[in-house]
Amino acid sequence: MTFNAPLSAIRSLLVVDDSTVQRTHAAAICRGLGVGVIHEAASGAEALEFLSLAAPPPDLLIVDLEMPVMDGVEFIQQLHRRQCLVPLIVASSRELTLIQTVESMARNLGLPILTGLQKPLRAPMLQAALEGFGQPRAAGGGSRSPGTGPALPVQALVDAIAQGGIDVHYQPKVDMCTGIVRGFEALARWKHPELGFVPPDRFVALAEREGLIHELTRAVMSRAFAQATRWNSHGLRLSMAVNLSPRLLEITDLVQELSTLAATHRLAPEQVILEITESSVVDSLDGVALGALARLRLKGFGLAIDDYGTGFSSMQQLSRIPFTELKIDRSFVNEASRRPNLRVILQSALDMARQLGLVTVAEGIETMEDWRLVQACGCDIGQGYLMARPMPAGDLPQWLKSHQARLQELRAAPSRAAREEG
Ligand code: G
Ligand code: MN
Repeated sequence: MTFNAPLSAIRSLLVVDDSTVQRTHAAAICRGLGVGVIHEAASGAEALEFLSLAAPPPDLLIVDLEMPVMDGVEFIQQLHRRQCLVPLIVASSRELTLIQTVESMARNLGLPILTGLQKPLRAPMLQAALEGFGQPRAAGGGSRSPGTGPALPVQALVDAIAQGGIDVHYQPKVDMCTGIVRGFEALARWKHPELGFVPPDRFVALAEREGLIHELTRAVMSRAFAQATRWNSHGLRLSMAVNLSPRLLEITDLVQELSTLAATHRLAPEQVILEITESSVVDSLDGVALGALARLRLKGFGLAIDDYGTGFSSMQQLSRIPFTELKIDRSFVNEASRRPNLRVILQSALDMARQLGLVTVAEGIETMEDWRLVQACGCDIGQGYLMARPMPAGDLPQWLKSHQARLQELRAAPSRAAREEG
């Protein structure tokens, strides 16, 4: 079965809960939603026995956490040991952080866990849990580790860079008070005629390994700068953000090169934001790199900490570098509405950034719920699929037009917008 399916597509499920009242309640909801056969087990042991005999296995398990003898955690570990890969929902009346810890554990064990739910269960919660299961979420909320796959031929990348085969797509960054576009992030895209679409983390990693990152970045930057100049000529003064590999900070004439490139395109360095990932700040900022960052800032370039929250930088490290912007990683933003703890981290990162005088950007805003939450936390700028996916330059005029129609919906409550504007 697929998990996009409504609950009624589930033929049979098993509710594992020691409380008769709770089991009956869960079963009644599922029956109401059209599930055909509902089995019940009053303990982990009973459930494991049922699963070892059931053919075919049920389509779904709903598992309580607090049970005498074998608790829900141990039950899930048993499922893993037996490689029982029946889709799973954890339901408990205990605190959300505890439920979510178990959820992460199950996911890390490779079990197909849909979600963790806090009791009392209700029909819409269950329905949403199943509908939301388009693709299983990666452990830890994001998957940006250099993906594995067939080895990429280096020569193909060399050719793509040389022959203009690396495209640049643009994703808008919008003002969180008004929804108005403030700038774009330029993102490299590579579609190889035979290999198809190669994910950026793969070819960027290859470029870094093979000493091609300078060429690659130069290709992306000159396109992005040319694009920003084109917008300027239409009266749109928008910032242009480009990702900068920390390796490049070691190049002696990087500062000169970027300044010259900006000047060639008649672009003020103030319009350009260079994004450096938080993890690289921690790993590799020696004196040379720090010097390069300081000089880029002296020239007027904006400097952003990218993917903040995924590295382990200390406030001391961050305060030593002349950053102008903090981009909070999407793993915090996506999950914040579901996880109160993440919301606390999000809020304190925003507060810290504000006190350091940094512009704050939330990455990965995917839903209106994300947008409202981040807005309420007082973030300056938002970026994410809710507004737009990264798109080719040619799609921008159309997108800008359709975005205009959404400004009303995105706008903050009048009091805040007025305060910010006044
Ligand atoms: O590391 P950095 O923040 O530069 O990564 C940007 C990447 O994140 C891009 O490849 C882009 O496609 C992706 N991205 C942008 N917005 C969203 C979003 O709302 N959700 C998700 N899952 N990915 C996004
Ligand atoms: Mn980035």
